[in-house]
Amino acid sequence: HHRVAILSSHISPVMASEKEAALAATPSDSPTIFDKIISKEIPSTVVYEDDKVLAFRDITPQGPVHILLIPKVRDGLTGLSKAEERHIDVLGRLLYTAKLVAKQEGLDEGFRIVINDGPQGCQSVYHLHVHLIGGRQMNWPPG
Ligand code: TR5
Repeated sequence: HHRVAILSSHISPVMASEKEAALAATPSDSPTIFDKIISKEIPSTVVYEDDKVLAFRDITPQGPVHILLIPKVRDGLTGLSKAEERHIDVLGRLLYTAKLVAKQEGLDEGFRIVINDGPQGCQSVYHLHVHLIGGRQMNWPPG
């Protein structure tokens, strides 16, 4: 998340990490905003859809291209740390679809895949999602 870099110029690292923690959400099994995006109750810009996976543009893009790929059925997969053997197929499908969408978006020079998990990973929505970010030079290490 970019806010650390912005904030760290004028506040202490401790304050920045508290701010980051505040951006994350408490882990939960409750329905999320993504259910309403899947049902189209809340509009999103869908870039790919099949029976298992939905891919749509992130509302707060961290690059010229920022797409979220999610399983249409959460089935307990609030985050990667909750993955079970029954999720192996959909996990593979999410990554393979990310590759297809990267190609569709013209990200021929490369891209970044991110899965945030839990409070320390700065996860804010508890429905597993893969971030596909591209269209600019990425940096390492990430924030
Ligand atoms: O922080 P994590 O990894 O959990 O990622 C959650 C992502 O969901 C963030 O990058 C948010 O910008 C994104 N997000 C949150 C909402 C939203 C969205 N992307 C598209 N459309 C959205 N709607 C309509 N509502 C959100 N609350």
